[in-house]
Amino acid sequence: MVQRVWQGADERDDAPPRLSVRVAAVVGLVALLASLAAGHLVAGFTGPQSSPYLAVGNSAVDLSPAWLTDFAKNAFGTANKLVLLAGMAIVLALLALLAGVLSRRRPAGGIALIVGLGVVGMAAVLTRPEVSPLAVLAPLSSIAAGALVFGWLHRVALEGVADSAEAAFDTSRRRFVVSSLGVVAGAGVAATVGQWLTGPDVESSRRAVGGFLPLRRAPAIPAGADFAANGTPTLITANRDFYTIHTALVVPRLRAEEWELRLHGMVSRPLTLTFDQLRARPLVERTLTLACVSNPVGGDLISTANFIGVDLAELLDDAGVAPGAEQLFSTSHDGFTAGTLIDVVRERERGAMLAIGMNGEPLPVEHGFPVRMVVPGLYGFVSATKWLTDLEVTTWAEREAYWIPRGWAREAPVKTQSRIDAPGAGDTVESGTVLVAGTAWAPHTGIDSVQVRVDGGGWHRAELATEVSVDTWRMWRAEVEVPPDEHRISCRATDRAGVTQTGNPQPVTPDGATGWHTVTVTAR
Ligand SMILES: Nc1nc2c(c(=O)[nH]1)N[C@H]1C(S)=C(S)[C@@H](COP(=O)(O)O)O[C@H]1N2
Ligand SMILES: [Mo]
Repeated sequence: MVQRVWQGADERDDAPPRLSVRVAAVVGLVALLASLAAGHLVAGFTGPQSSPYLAVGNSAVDLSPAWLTDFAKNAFGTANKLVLLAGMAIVLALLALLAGVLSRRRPAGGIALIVGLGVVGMAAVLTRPEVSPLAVLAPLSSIAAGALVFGWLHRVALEGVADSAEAAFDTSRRRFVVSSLGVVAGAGVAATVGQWLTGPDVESSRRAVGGFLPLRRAPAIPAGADFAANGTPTLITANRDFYTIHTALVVPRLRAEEWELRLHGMVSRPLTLTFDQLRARPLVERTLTLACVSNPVGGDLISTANFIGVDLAELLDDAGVAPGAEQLFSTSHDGFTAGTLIDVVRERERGAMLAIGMNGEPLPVEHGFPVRMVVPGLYGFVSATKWLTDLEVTTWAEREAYWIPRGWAREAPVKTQSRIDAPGAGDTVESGTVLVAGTAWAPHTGIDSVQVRVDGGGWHRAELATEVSVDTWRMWRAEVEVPPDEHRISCRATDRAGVTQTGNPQPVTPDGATGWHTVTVTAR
């Protein structure tokens, strides 16, 4: 009976030996684990970008059509990366099972499939930006480990089938089980060591960066700058609550000690800055609101922090920008790029900066440690490059930033918007006077007024919170009268340029959503 499971129920005595589906599947799966772990271990030496599994995931992100990325962001939020990695794991496991089952007699088919997967991984690794030539060693190790383990386990398993005597069969089966478990344990150790090696110790580098002095502090936040007691966010967003958007699957882990920035292109004095040289320049602190172009009407991909850093316009003046320059093309360590209108970055009163601190501490790793760009008034995708390593002054024709061929705009000032924070959509409220509170923003232009209306009624002016600056969001609140029934409450903002938000809804692509945020509540 035991032998049937091992050997396959339909096996005839004189037929060539053949593995049961179950054993063949185990061979495939264990070989896959060995392959992934070997690649990850070697990537510990050659850099996280060279781990085939992560490289395939990163390439999947980069190759995804815009609608798919948008869908994933909406459906899974910040967990979308984990969903992708888990999905890949399932697909890989199914292919490994297939590799096993294809090879019940001879290992060739399964080995070919495993090698094929490795080749896909190698293609992904080699097309990642910022990989060293040595990176190819990681997928090569994957392929070698996968093929060797597959061939070897297959042989061990077949010996079990060939051993017909009951006692010998037991020994062979034990050998197969022990071999498989051994490989799995080895893979676990290899993957863990690889994981440990890939990451330099960023936290110690953040601690070494420490505080920032001397520093021109941002003005203190005045009392009454938010209506948090009525349901709006606080004016400053705590670092752990600050929204996070990036294409990188694994957040780049750079140490300030090794970091360097190259500023080159259409400049008369190209320069390279170390972190210490950068922070030796005069440090300023600015309270700035950062917004994502993918923020839907009513969404929360917007936050505010005290950014600490150096003035970018001054740095560019030191480098001497040549006439004819059109964009500042910034590149992240992970290959992400953004192009910012050079005239905007160079405006003295704009306040564009290379930020090294956020709310009093060194930049958090997921917000770009050690250095990122921030430009007041522009959406993040055209201005806020994290893990910044390269700045090139160039033309639009010369360079195309990450999101441009994916259907997003080249110039993208943040659109004037407003949002109702309380009451929430679907809430039940007491009829009568209801306090509505929310947030409005027109970064670098400033909010002039906010209006609220119930159903199709007239617009009522809301009370505005104390202004911090035109570069930050502005909270508001208003009392409205609601008789018992279901009601739709809407808001709209007018900015200092005199522009009132349009009620005409537009999607987030290509340059930011428009429309009035409306919540439906029931008054009883
Ligand atoms: N390296 C890198 N920087 C990046 C991005 C990215 O994908 N990679 N995304 C940009 C976008 S679209 C936005 S909205 C902001 C978000 O910054 P945050 O995550 O600190 O909120 O970062 C910008 N900088
Ligand atoms: Mo964004």
